[in-house]
Amino acid sequence: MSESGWHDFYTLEGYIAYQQRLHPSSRGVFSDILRRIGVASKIISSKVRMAGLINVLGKQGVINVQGEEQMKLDLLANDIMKTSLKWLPSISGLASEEDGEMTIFTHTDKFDGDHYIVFFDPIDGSSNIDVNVSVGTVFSIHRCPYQSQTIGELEFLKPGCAQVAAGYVVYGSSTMFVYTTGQGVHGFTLDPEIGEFVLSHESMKIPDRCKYFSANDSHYRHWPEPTRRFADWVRYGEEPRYEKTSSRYTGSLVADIHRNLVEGGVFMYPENEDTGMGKLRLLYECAPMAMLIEQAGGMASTGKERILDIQPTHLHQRVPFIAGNKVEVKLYEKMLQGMA
Ligand code: AHM
Ligand code: MG
Repeated sequence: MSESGWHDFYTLEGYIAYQQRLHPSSRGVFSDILRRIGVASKIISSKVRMAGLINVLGKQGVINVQGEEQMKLDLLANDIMKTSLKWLPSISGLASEEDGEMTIFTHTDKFDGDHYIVFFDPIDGSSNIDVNVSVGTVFSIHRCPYQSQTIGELEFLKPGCAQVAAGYVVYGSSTMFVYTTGQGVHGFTLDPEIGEFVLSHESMKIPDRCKYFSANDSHYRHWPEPTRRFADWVRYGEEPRYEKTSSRYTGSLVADIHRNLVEGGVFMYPENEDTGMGKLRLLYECAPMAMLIEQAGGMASTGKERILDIQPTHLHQRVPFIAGNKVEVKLYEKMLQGMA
């Protein structure tokens, strides 16, 4: 604290540099990627804040690989992320939820440092854009063992436990950048006056209470019986742990996970009995969120398997997803497996 009472602070840039100094052999290559994502997210944030004024609301009239109609802001944010990352010689490939195929780079300049692949969902929760409810960006970084010329889809299909970093940006009442490199979860709030992300939430831990239950309740009738039983148990249960549990669901994964990470709770987008599938994408949404939630002391699972252990079979794979406090995720696993 200075004499004037002003306390010292870390910007995202400064904190990344600080973490990098803890690893003297580091050449800063990986830090550059995080910084670029930070810059891209500031640009996206400014577009989101002005969305009603700059003709980016509404649909683009294009159906993406997920079979969903893309919003204008989906495409703009996708472009911003790709443009921000493609010049880094350390990046061998990118995969976006909005693109059908991955992008593989063949950089002409020689680069003998570590190489990486970045996955991202540029705007998650797009259905909320037009109604001014929080949306977010999700990202995940994997080390890539080969030079860019030789990689193919196989190098993209790695389990979440191989991620070297993951994070999200929530464009909410303020913009926050939350990330982990496997050494805790740290959150930064964008100070619009100085245009910097400033450390506001160091070493985030999910509180051990089930304050919130988050799921799309309109799918209740399509959930398997144990899933319905679990939802009823948490929402109407008479155990002291659930006496004050409230339902909260925005339809933006980033906002729902962020709220529960700060306040304690459980989020789920379970399997639908009719389709036998979940909705959320393993590589762009579930694996990065699972790394963050585990680093914050929680758990993430399909109900049958740890999310971070799943070996992906294709780029846009969807999985059932439950994440939050250990107590609830363990209970759900037991119920689904007929042990509770
Ligand atoms: P998106 O990436 O196309 O925006 O879809 C993902 C979103 C998540 O943010 C959210 O949890 C979920 O879809 C909401 O789906 P639903 O409207 O079925 O509840
Ligand atoms: Mg998404």
